Amino acid sequence: MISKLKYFSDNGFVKLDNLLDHERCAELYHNLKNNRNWGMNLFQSEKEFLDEFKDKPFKKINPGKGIQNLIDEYNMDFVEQNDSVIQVLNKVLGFNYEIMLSKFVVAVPEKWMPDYVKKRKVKLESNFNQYMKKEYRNVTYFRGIDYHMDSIDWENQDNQFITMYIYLNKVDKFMSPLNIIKKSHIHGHSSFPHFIKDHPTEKYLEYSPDNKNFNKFDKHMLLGEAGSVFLWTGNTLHGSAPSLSEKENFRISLRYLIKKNKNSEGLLDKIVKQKTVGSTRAEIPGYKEILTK
Ligand SMILES: O=C(O)CCC(=O)C(=O)O
Ligand SMILES: [Fe+2]
Repeated sequence: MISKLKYFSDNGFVKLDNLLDHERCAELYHNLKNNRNWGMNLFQSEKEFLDEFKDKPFKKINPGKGIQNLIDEYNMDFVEQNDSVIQVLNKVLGFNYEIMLSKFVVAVPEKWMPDYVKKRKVKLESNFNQYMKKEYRNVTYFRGIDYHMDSIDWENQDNQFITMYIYLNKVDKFMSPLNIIKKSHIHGHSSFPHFIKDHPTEKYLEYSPDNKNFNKFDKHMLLGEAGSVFLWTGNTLHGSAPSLSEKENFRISLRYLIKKNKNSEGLLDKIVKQKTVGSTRAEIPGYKEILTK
């Protein structure tokens, strides 16, 4: 365990294989798969979408804590009360940590997508929930997401938190795995869109917190069996590519955001020194021209 914690300190993320009962995770996955008829019928029509969002921003379309959240229908003690999980979280965050949010995340296969969504979705930037029928917005749907830090949703709020991401089924490279940028937390929080020069065919990209000094950072794909647990800091860059899986077993994952109690001490104090998230989004004129793809 000590070596895993050292890895987390050095790299801003870690994979923990043997914390959870893999069978319980697989069971939950099968249960979730039977929760609804996963597929194209989850989407609303283009007309419904346009009518709903004509003069309204995309707000409150995702699960919140205790709000339109499928996780509230499940007993998650096998994760949250698991001794090994608690032990790790006590080391990383100290005592009295707080679960800010927990939810299920679904990676949408291409074959589910109505044509109008395919046409609109030229960018990977955000989730899909605005296209889903209201009653299905109790999980978050993704089909790839740009590199971001999870601090993006917490403008001017506590920065000392982690994401705990759990795969509920086996995830291979065709199932929209998360892609983590190793050590990218070292400069702390920076606003979105990030100054990244990606080299899609290489194992690294270049990142600068301020568009001045670019350094190389390694990409690391998160693959794993059902029950794999991943931790990363709120300032660790990560993204995912669209799901390329034709397999029926699309990815459903479990995502927790967990923050440190201000009065506790944990490993995170040494890794994430910046206490408060600053501004999260910036308008950068000419951004597209600056960065090469
Ligand atoms: O699951 C994904 O595709 C992206 C998830 C992600 O970045 C997040 O939930 O913070
Ligand atoms: Fe994220």
